[in-house]
Amino acid sequence: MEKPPRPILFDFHGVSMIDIFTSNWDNLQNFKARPDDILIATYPKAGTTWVSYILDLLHFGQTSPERQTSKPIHERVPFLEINVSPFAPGTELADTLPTSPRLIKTHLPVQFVPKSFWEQNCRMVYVARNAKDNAVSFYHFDRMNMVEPEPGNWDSFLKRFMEGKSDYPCCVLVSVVFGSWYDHVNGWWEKQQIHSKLHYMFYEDLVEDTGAQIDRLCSFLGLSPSAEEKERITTGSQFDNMKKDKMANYSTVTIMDFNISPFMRKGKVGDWKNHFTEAQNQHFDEDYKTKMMKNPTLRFRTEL
Ligand code: PPS
Repeated sequence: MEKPPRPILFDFHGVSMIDIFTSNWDNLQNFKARPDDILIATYPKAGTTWVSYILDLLHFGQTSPERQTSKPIHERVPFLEINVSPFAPGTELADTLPTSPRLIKTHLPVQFVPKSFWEQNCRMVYVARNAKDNAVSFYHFDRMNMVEPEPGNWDSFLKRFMEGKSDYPCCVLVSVVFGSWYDHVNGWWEKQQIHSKLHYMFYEDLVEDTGAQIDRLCSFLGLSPSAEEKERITTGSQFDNMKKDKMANYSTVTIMDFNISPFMRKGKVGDWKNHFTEAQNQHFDEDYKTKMMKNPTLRFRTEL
């Protein structure tokens, strides 16, 4: 059977987007957040699913354990801006979530977050991942996810990730979906300095010491799980366990082709070394310095 065509990127208020993330824009911008909503925000492939899984267990692991075995993570934590026919848009799924608090996922750059989240002073957790591993993960994701743009080869994908330009002559001024990684991580970082209910965390710290990061999340969220409960969540959310869990590994999602690449791929810090050539790495590092100059306190680790 012939595969449907991949979507085309376009410029949307200065950010590269595809139709499934902009076609429900008015409903998205008018979304009514509640004061106890928790927004989990990331650039794509930075650890959204991992943190969603942890927060879901922290909030509901004890009170409704059946959730974890019967509902896929994308239903427990809806993706706010997504709108893929014939499925209900993310805004509708979030509106009808029966839980309190509601856990809601977004990849929106900070300037696109619906204003009610700020008005309601909602808690937000932002997860950032180093650019090199983030780019590699994104490349493999675009290979296997049929509703993402065709990534091309690794070299052309990396160029678009870095430069914000396309190799395709028909569409200049585009990069990858949700635009520049550099703008995304910086924009949320700057917001964190003025919004006290925004917890900014790093994928690398989570890999290094999941328990310590869960402790920090708990103090941000005002939760105090027992030592046994915390241990259960720390162990349950390790990569190998989540990879086996059908309700967390996206194996129920038909738009993804696991024969090309699994969703839970490697879960490592430093996998970029298996992808970057020396020349790509040197060019990337030089370019990185200029793009990341404005927030010298925002530092990423590319190895542990
Ligand atoms: S998405 O599609 O944007 O929501 O993807 P996201 O969940 O943000 O990122 C997917 C990457 O996170 C890795 N992952 C984990 N790593 C370590 N431990 C755990 N538990 C874990 N869960 C998810 C996942 O494997 C993807 O990274 P890569 O490098 O591709 O393996």
